[in-house]
Amino acid sequence: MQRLTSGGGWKAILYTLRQALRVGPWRLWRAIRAKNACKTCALGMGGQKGGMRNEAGHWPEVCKKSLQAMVADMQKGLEPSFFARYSIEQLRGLSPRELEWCGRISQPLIARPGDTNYRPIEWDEALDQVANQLRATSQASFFYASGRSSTEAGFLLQLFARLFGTNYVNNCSFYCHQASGVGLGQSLGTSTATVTLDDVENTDFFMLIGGNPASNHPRFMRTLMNIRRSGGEVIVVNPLREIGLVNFSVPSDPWSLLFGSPIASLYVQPHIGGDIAFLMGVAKHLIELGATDRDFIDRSTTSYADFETAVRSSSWEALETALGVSRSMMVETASRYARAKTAVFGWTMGITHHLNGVENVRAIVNLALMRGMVGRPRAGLLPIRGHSNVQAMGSVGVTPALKQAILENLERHLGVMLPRSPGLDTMGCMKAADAGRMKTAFCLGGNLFGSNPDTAFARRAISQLEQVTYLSTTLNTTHAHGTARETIILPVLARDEEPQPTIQESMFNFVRFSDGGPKRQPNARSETSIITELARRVLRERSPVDWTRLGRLCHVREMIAAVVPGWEQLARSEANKQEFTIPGRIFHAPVFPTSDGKAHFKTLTVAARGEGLRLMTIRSEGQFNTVVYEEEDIYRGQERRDVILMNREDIARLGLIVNQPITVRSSVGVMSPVLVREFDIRAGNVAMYLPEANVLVPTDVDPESKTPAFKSVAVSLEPLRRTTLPLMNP
Ligand SMILES: Nc1nc2c(c(=O)[nH]1)N[C@H]1C(S)=C(S)[C@@H](COP(=O)(O)OP(=O)(O)OC[C@H]3O[C@@H](n4cnc5c(=O)[nH]c(N)nc54)[C@H](O)[C@@H]3O)O[C@H]1N2
Ligand SMILES: Nc1nc2c(c(=O)[nH]1)N[C@H]1C(S)=C(S)[C@@H](COP(=O)(O)OP(=O)(O)OC[C@H]3O[C@@H](n4cnc5c(=O)[nH]c(N)nc54)[C@H](O)[C@@H]3O)O[C@H]1N2
Ligand SMILES: [Mo]
Repeated sequence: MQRLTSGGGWKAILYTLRQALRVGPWRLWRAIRAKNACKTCALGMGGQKGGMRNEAGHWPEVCKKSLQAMVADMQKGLEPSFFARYSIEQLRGLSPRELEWCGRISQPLIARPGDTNYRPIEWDEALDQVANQLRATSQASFFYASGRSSTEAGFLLQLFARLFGTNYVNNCSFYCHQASGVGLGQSLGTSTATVTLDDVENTDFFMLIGGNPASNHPRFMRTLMNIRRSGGEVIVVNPLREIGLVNFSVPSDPWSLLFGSPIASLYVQPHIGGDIAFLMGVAKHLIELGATDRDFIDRSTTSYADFETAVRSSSWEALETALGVSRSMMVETASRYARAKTAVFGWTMGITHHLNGVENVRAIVNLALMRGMVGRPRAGLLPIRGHSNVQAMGSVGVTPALKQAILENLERHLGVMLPRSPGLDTMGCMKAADAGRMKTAFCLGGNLFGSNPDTAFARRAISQLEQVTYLSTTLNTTHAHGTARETIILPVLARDEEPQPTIQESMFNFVRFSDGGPKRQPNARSETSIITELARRVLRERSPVDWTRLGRLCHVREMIAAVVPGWEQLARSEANKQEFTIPGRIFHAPVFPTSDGKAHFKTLTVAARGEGLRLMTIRSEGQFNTVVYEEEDIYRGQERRDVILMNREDIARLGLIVNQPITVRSSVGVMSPVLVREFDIRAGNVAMYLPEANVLVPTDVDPESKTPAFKSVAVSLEPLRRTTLPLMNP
């Protein structure tokens, strides 16, 4: 397969045209132009400004991801005979890509104990079945939400769960950005981005650490290009050289499309998990240069002295060993940072998917605080979120314990006491299921099986449940492998098919309204109507809320406005769908919502790097999480997914050759055969694709964020045979 020299560009445009032909250009054009928030990443696009526009009104902001998601939702419905023809065992033989392209789920389905196939079931019976099970197992039920559902659905889900009597409520962020929320909370008293899109567009210096927006947030590449064009720095910190972060052709910019745009002004390739060492090294040289902002530090922060002592006393040699990169890179980064008038730090899963994810986040905050780069315009911190509405899930309480203010407001509003227990995170619920302490699970979207580490564990844990219910748009591996004694699948409408408007929150804390649109699946229902109907059946007369009334989503927004601090504006937005930035989230002055109003430095130590190879599990350009749209990863030049990306030195040192099939082992699993591929990744580190590589990822979590170390798995390799497999597309 051909190696690209630039990300984006004509490939993206050609892809768009191909997809348009698949479902009809006019239909697709209408769908992407509709006033709905984009369904893919949390950058935020569309809403009332119209499809393909960001909050600054830029147009057109179209990306492959949104098209893939749209085209998948525009697929035909699965034929009623599909599940009679294919048994669950046969579905298990399908790849994530094959499952996605089977078609939209078009009717409620059930597999009862002993069934070999899913069978159609009427809505009424399905809902009764779920309601009866929940009533019978109240203290042993958990509720999981992914981040693509509407804010209203998320709020209703957690409201139902609390009134039902449990805090076993969580969302996919425990496997995603939880460490960002926890780390920002500890350092600054906030849990989301401190900057607006405009701040980022106009900053002098952007550090992109542990993320690959060229694939995963393509429209963010325009912002990075603009920073470079106006003479700013983009420092990339990533063990793997991502071509799209070196050069990217922004499709909506004619010059960039033709000639490509440089992105990284400096590309640092640390070891997996070398980030704290890097950030400490940059801090060390900043101190040597005398480039810290003493005034800001004295007035607006605490705990700086201990932090500085730790930084000064760490040796360059120790930092270099942990980092795998020479001192000169840390020195160079510090010098450029010292010259910048404003700076924004953005990060993604390369930072959070570690057993010390929260410490990683705090190390980034430390570096920003040293120069007073939080709490002023054009400077600050940006967790680059994943799912398009995952941030709202946290905001409106789809979390184990509710924030104290929401809890008190909700109790006052409803006139009832709600559960006060700490609840359980996602892994906590899975472990409880594995131990036989959970009986029922209810999943609002997502792929509970496929997103979990340790595939054998995930399968076993879900199979111990008496009942699992999935509210889904399309088939994924959880419907095939994540089956319980009884499994129910309820088909839902996508965001742009909702009969009523819904709201979404972007990673810039911007709340958008989506209009919804015509149903593409006649027998699918809106997520909110399923939850309200279920709540009515389960809670019956003892419910303090009128669930039929909450079926009108304006009343749900009314309640959110009344109980969630910062969302009061929703009550005023109803009439004209006025979109807004949540107040109290953006920090343009150095006063923080901590108990003392100050930001807190955190003293960190650099851990020694273990022996052996470290594996990161990553996304390809052709997938969205566990949903695989295409086998190819065009940016990394891979035409198939069963590969391991390795440094040339490691391949030689282990006596392997390119395209040789090998076995990859970890403490929990084995994958074989996997093909060796040479890649520009720091020696000692290897990369494979999720969700397949979850077979190898242990269930250990960061004690503070409860997030697994998806990016740091100890693995060993052994040759299967010393031949190479033929390439599919030589
Ligand atoms: N096309 C597409 N878009 C997506 C998604 C998708 O699956 N496909 N998923 C969405 C979701 S939910 C999320 S959370 C985001 C994910 O977006 P990203 O976080 O960008 O995605 P990942 O592929 O998990 O990998 C992140 C990057 O981290 C680097 N990395 C790995 N380990 C380390 C480390 O120890 N240190 C550093 N500095 N870097 C490291 C990898 O080389 C890789 O480039 O994307 C969202 N958007
Ligand atoms: N090894 C490894 N594992 C990982 C990661 C990793 O980097 N490495 N990343 C982790 C991360 S960052 C995340 S966020 C999780 C993702 O975990 P999840 O959010 O649980 O999984 P997704 O793959 O995003 O879920 C996709 C499914 O959502 C359903 N869906 C799509 N649209 C809608 C909708 O509008 N409504 C409803 N109800 N359903 C819909 C479809 O059925 C689709 O198959 O995975 C985590 N797992
Ligand atoms: Mo994510």
